[in-house]
Amino acid sequence: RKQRELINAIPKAELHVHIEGTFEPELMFAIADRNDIRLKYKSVDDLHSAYQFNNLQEFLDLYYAGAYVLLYEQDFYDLTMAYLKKCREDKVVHTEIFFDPQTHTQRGVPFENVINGILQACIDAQNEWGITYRLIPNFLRHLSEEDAIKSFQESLRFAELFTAYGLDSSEKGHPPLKFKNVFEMVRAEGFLTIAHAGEEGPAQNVWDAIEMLKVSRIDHGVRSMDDPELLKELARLQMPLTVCPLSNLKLKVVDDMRDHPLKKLLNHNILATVNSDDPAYFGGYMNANFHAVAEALKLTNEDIVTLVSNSFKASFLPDEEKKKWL
Ligand code: ES4
Ligand code: ZN
Repeated sequence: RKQRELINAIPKAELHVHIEGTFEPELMFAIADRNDIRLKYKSVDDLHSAYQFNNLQEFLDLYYAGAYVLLYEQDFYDLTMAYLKKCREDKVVHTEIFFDPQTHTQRGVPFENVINGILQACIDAQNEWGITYRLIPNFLRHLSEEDAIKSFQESLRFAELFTAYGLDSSEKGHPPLKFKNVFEMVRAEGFLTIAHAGEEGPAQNVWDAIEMLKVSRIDHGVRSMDDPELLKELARLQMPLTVCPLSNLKLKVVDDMRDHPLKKLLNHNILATVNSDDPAYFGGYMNANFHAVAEALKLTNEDIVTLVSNSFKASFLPDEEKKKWL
């Protein structure tokens, strides 16, 4: 149909993707094999059949187990290049890639293996296909603030590569307040900040991310629907929400895609965008997310164009580069 073609063809930006969440089972087995690491799954199909989650934590347990096989710069290069090929197929012309340094440094993988592999793939994709990128280290909220501070200080050797820092992992029990000090340090060094908030946690976490962490974007934020005052404030601030429809369905943040709040967020004049989050685990990359939500919510072509314009407006591209796509 016409709308499928519009979605597939329109140039778009992705603002919420965890590179460790783009790790497809086939590549995971190949890298495990060459690194002499044994996975606890017999085959690609066996691993794939484990991708059934009742909540965020059940997913995170598998996601961290999968990341365990990534050791060398080449591993991070291959992982990132596989994702960038999907970007080319899906007409993603700009991507802001999250990664979790602590997941790797904690197990003795040098920070430079991680960053050099990811960066070289991004440079190659920019040269070959013109895809632009930003790199955004995230702090793991299940670890201490002290650990986040150490990770931040270690990352500063590569400061010129980063635009912003984020906050991800288990939201329940780890509110924004826990990371107030490290976010202050991050902002004092001149970086922007973003945070996962209002995914599984309450709308109050969205307020706190804005007011205590001074974020420029909220990752997910769908639970803002519980608080009419917050919806008004998000619209007033034009605070972007990086929404991830297939993620929300797979992690049972919504029970049915027809209940997804994306259309309501747009109706409230909120700057919502569509993103893939952890596409290897959640059943699809950018265009699959657009198709799923467009069909379930009967989005109009105008809605699609709005979502795509929002993706550039909410990006960390400079204004002159945004204008090329708006
Ligand atoms: C994540 Cl879906 C999601 N939520 C929070 N943290 C994450 N890390 C990777 N995917
Ligand atoms: Zn996420």
